[in-house]
Amino acid sequence: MAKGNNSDYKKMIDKQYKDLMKHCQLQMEQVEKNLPEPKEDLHKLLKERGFSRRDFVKWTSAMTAALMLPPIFRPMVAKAAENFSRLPVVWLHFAECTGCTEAFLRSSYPNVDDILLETISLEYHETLMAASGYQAEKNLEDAVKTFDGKFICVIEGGLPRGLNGKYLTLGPKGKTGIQVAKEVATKAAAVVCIGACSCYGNIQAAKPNPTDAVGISKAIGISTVNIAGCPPNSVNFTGTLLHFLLFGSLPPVDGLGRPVWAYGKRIHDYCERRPHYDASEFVEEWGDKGALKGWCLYKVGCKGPYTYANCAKVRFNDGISWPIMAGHGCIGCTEPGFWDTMAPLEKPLDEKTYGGGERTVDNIGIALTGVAVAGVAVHAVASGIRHKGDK
Ligand code: FSX
Ligand code: SF4
Ligand code: F3S
Repeated sequence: MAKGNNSDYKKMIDKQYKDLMKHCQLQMEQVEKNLPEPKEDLHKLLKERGFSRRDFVKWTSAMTAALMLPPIFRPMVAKAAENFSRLPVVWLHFAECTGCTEAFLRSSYPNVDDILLETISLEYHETLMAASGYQAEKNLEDAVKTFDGKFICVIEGGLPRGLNGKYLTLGPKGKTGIQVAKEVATKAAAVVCIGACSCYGNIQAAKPNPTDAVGISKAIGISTVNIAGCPPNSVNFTGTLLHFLLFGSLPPVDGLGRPVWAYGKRIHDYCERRPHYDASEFVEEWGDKGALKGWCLYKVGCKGPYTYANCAKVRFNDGISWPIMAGHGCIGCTEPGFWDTMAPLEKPLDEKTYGGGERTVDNIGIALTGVAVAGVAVHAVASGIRHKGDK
């Protein structure tokens, strides 16, 4: 590129970031004006848990980079985190194992993201609140009324459509999950699906799917942002909410509703065992010499080449480990229908169906990438933001 072009390009990028920063500052002012006072002092909480200011700065830098923002946005990310507990959240549970909530709550090594989640202003959460029966139903109605159009509706679990939705009824009035989802989600500022169940149906929807379970978007016809995974990573959830606080909108998503910043690349692209894949060094069976040496798990069923997620980068339990590091292949838990499409989980996919075989894995990955990228543009427009009045 000619020198002149380079400096024009730099000027254009600088201007775009400047505009984005201005938008971000205005948005934070709106947050501070329109949303309730923070319920928690994040810095006090972090100090109590043994995190220093330095740890917080380190975390904000990592989160800024993860959200694909330049370092000048770090103070804004810190400000958004401090305002995290202003965001009213209504958390619904449908057909699932509650493992997503458990995964976030029971981390043995909580990181800043887990602590941030503790500060969330939960107006309604069936697993965590003391109320039940009529009182719980009233709490939900009150929360939706008080924060109409301002709250984030977080949904765990899919919705069975069989028997007119009656495989899943809730509360003293016996409302179906579909009814509750429609009543609450349509009043929310945004709907965020946590876990593969609410995203795509997951285990409930696995063949033969007797209850006709599906994800939220399919069940009630709304756009959702999908934090896929079974369970998903808390970092991907907090990052998505921080993006909402920073810009007043949810992040761009791929063709499957997953935020691109977190699900834009394959497990295979970041995997630490990748050099062994490239050198054709494979674990052939559990416990063999290759397993001891940490070689590639493709031949014992790793589905990393077909799976989009950042597990290798963000890991779990404060970055301690992740499935492939622990010695088992990825089972593709961020992909729709993985119990069926990725089975058998400990064998490579059928070569005839998928054109598999270790030497063609990259071609499949490229084909899938093409599909995901094509979806990004469509979904970026129809992102999961549900403004009051949007139907
Ligand atoms: Fe599903 Fe979450 Fe897997 Fe379980 O609630 S994503 S079965 S970990 O718990 O929804
Ligand atoms: Fe890693 Fe699996 Fe790819 Fe091997 S096949 S490099 S273990 S993601
Ligand atoms: Fe799931 Fe594979 Fe990550 S199984 S947790 S997407 S490594």
